[in-house]
Amino acid sequence: MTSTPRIVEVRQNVLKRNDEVARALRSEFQQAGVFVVSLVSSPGAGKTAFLEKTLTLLKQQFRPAALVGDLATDNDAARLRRSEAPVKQITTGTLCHLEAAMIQNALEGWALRDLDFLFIENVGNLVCPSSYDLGENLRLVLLSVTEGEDKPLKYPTIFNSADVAVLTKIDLADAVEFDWTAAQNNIQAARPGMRMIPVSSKTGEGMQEWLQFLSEVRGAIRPDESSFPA
Ligand SMILES: Nc1nc2c(ncn2[C@@H]2O[C@H](COP(=O)(O)OP(=O)(O)OP(=O)(O)O)[C@@H](O)[C@H]2O)c(=O)[nH]1
Ligand SMILES: [Mg+2]
Repeated sequence: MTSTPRIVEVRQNVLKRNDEVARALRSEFQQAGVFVVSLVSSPGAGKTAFLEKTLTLLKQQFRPAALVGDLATDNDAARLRRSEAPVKQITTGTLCHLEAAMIQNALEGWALRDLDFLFIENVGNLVCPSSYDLGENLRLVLLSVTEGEDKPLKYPTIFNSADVAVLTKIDLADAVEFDWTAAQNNIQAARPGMRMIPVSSKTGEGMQEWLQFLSEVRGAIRPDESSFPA
């Protein structure tokens, strides 16, 4: 008989099982030489727009693919397929995050060795996805200029569990009087030293800095290919 409340026990088991699958995935990705990037953010922060642009640019020189999680529709997959990269939708039903086992299932039938990059767009949510390792090499948290500079303080775990903060929709920054200093301070309060990359998927501003960064971090794993098309 344990004194741990039942609900806590179930949650711990779910997370433990997820970590095991994520560990297996990470080792598969490494063996296949595919670099995996996941994206988390609030709904509508611009994940799909940013990913479509990224896939389109990468496609000129690399073999990228994407998995995209959504509660109910496959709209995002349809948008991402415009890049002509392989894309699969994962429909989660009532679940507000992706789990490692869903990634494993979705990858069935794909030859990982034929890919250089795999992107995983998580369900739009600033709470649930933070606890679930998906076996990724790099986790991006997107913060759009339109959602308020205080989000890193209100949802610190999602910022703390990510590697890089991508500031999106910067073409709208002036219109919403975005406070760059406050945003920067709040991100650094949630995750000291966190790298921030400002982008606009609409104008393309910041995309080269993002691709350059991606090249550098991937180069640390596969030093053979490290330049991106302009
Ligand atoms: N002005 C501007 N609008 C953008 C930009 N990026 C995305 N949007 C718009 O913001 C809205 C939401 O963008 P999505 O890419 O669907 O956001 P998302 O994070 O994928 O949304 P969910 O998957 O529903 O969580 C759309 O109307 C986009 O056109 C940008 O850089 N600038
Ligand atoms: Mg989306």
